[in-house]
Amino acid sequence: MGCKNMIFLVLVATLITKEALAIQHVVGGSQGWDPSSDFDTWSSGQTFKVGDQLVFKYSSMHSVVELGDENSYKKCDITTPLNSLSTGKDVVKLDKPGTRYFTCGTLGHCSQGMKVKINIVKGSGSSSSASSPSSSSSSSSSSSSSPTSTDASSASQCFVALVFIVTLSFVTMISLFN
Ligand SMILES: [Cu+2]
Repeated sequence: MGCKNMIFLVLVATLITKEALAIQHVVGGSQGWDPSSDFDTWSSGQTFKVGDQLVFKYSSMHSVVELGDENSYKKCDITTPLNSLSTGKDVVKLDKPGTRYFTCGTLGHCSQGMKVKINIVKGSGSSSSASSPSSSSSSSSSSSSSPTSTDASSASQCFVALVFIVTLSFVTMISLFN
């Protein structure tokens, strides 16, 4: 029982760690979502991975409009936006690989350079193979052996499972930093 609790705790800790490592990119850096920011320079210095988030911080004279394609982005055509945001502190989750285009909805701001193109790459740590070794039925082996040896073998099984899970979470953490 103590073994199962321990494994559960380690798994929960791994999930929390992974969630905490999802990076938030504040668009434009310290200047934020503002015409004075150089968004091309900012975005070229970032790596956007699946699971990361964009944060748009701006004053009430701006907004965030997501565009559907490169052509609209180049022409600053905001007539058919995918999405519009205006809270002043918008969080956009990057849920899949690909390119996304954002600009400001205020007239003239796009052509003044208030737009950004985000290339999202596949995070290497997104292998969602939940292979939990739930082989608790293996303890019902041949009862010919003495009770003490059965305890010892289940204890070593517990240890092996723990080592396996710790290694797995370690590998996951390392792959998140790649
Ligand atoms: Cu604007």
